[in-house]
Amino acid sequence: MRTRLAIVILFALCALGLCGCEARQQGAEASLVLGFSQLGSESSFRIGNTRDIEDKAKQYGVSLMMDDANQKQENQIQAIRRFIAYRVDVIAFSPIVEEGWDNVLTEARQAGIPVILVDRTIQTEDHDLYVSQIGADFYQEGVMAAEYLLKKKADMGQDTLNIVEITGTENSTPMKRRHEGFMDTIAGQGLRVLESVSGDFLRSRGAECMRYLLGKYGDEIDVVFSHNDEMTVGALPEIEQAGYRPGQDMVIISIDGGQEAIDILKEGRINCIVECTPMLGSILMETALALKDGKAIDREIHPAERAFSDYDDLSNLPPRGY
Ligand code: GYE
Repeated sequence: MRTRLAIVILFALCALGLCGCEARQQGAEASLVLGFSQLGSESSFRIGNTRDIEDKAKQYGVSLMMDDANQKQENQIQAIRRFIAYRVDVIAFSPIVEEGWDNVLTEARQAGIPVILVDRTIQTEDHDLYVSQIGADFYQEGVMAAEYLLKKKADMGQDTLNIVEITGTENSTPMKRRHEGFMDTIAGQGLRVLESVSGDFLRSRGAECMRYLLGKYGDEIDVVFSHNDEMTVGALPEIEQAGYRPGQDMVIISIDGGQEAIDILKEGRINCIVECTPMLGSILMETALALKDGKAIDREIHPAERAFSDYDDLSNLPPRGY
């Protein structure tokens, strides 16, 4: 009787739009309730990642509570607290920056809810605050970008090249590791980074950064290394307006590999794109379900990735899906 009354009240509240009960209602039949805090919607990578997680949750019968933090760490912390209050089975999130998570993740641990990091990682002294990190090997992405450039430099017959770097969000994992992998690989090879500036992974900021760099270095710039497609696509018109042909007068290197940028690579206005796949939904669902079943899971899971460049025949490349 009390259960029936509770169900009636729950449905009445839902009908009135008074509770975020969509996920909980499905959760009655779903194998698992997963709370996921997405960091924002700044890029085609991010939008593709959100869509993939939503699609795969449906496919795996997982009830998903998705929250968009709109690029703010405090919003992510609040979302995680809400997931704890709802007593979800598993919490997953893409941390916008690496630091500042210990308190909220300790709360999750005290509530007995396991945490999975998706895409980016965190800095913590406490190894047990999360159980697994699913995302790209960003250091390797920086290495692949540099390896392409070393090959290109040899083909261009140049002893030295000047690079400008447009990085992602300050203190985020991809920004730090892509930079490190790139710098370690170009060390001692006659390549010089004139300046690194952060474009926050945004198209508009990519344009602003490029305008600034062109104003300061102009003709000196041989190479633009941009940490994501969004900023690259923002930078290209700036380069053209300044009178240079991207892909010819300047070597353009990007990361992500979304459809829009791949099409530009095929046109010859981008030279190389290192893939960073947002398709992490299946691995996330499988890991969350394995956790619920008490199975062992891997601490780090990296999807396989490759580089696309003007050395490749891309005519048969399947649609990218993001
Ligand atoms: O490269 C960028 C996105 O964290 C790997 O974030 C991700 C990065 C991706 O906004 O486009």
